[in-house]
Amino acid sequence: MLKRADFPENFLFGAATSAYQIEGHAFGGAGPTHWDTFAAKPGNVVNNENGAVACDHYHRYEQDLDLLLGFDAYRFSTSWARVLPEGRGPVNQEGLDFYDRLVDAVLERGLKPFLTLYHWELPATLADLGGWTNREIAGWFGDYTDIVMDRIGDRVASVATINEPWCVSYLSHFLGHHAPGLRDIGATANAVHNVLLAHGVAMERLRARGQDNLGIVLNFEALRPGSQKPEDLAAAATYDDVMNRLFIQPLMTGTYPDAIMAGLGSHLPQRWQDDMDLISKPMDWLGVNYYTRQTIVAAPSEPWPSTRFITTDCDKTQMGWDIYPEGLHETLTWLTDEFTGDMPLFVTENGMAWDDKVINGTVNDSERMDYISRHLQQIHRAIGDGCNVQGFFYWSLMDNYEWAFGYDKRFGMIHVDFETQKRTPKESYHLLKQVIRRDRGGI
Ligand code: GCO
Repeated sequence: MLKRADFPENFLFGAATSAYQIEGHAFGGAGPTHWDTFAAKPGNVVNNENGAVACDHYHRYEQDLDLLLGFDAYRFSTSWARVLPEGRGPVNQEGLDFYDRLVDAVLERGLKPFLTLYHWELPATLADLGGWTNREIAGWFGDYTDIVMDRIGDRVASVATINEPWCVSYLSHFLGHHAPGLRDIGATANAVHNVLLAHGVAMERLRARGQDNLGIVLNFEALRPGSQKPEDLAAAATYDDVMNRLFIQPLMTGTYPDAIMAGLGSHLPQRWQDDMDLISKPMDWLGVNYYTRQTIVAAPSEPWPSTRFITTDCDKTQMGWDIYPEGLHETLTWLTDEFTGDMPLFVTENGMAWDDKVINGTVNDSERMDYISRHLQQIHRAIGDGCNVQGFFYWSLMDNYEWAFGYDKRFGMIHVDFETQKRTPKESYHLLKQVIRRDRGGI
């Protein structure tokens, strides 16, 4: 197993969470989010679960952060609905007070605070105004950015505007799997463009404030064609545009991929081209979320993008996702070669869900230990191949609200008993602590 000494001198080892998934949104004056609305509709979320209590991190954040002693950084998000319960207008000072305390607690433990401004905590009132399909959201997001940065901007080490724009737009407005649960190509095109515009506006506000270390977090999947038939090769190329290039290409070049123009082009807002200069302003770093690989075949009878996944005999996680560590190397080297060059990359999420059980006070998650070890190997390999990867954040610090899957899927390196809120470090946690030790590290 690799150890800290095998990675560059200032390489950061951390863990990641997000506000709605862990805090307990019923506490502290937070307003409702579109996830509360979505979860209340039968069939959207397992057991109609929501983030009202979650991991009660709002009250337990100090004990939770103690578990990160020895790590280098903590990736968290601030909830838009906690700070601005109506999305605009009146500020919930209790919410800002919480994030003020949280950032200080992170710093007190020698951790670098990596802030994500939006990890899907859209205020329900803004969702009622069209949410990401309403172009005005870019200005609303810019105002929220200024309010948060006024309070904690002086102490955060890095700022990501948005987590996974692909999930915010395509997964949520085209596939309908996440809030607001739409299946509408026009809404999708507008959400795609407006989330990029919101990023651009927020970056402008952040630059104006003199804030540095600014980036965004994108999710990527490795992929392969289901066969060498021309139609499957073409389907894989289409899916690569839809999944992997949809956001990195406009952010880095100001253009949309060909398959996106073919499928969404006629639905994009009028004069969308006028926004691309703002959208593609330089960033300081890119967050890369990687979990799995898909195998793609053509689906000619289905509407655009006319692709579908086929299942493989690959080892899978509790989510049913292929375990394919080499895909992380493929993703990092592709991004470096085609888009980012020597721009710093952070693996801002990588982890696996497993049906973890506490037995005699221990969680023996050998599958997760193997997953972490193999993905760290691929990061190490990518660095050796010239990728400027500067950190790894395990997803997630603790078991939490896995969106439409509710609390069934356990990604954490810390087990959470959601009845008692008892935290139990899993064996993978102890392993990672061993890897990152500064004295000798590794095993
Ligand atoms: C994401 C989100 C996380 C998820 C994790 C597992 O990447 O989808 O950032 O909130 O919980 O990825 O699906």
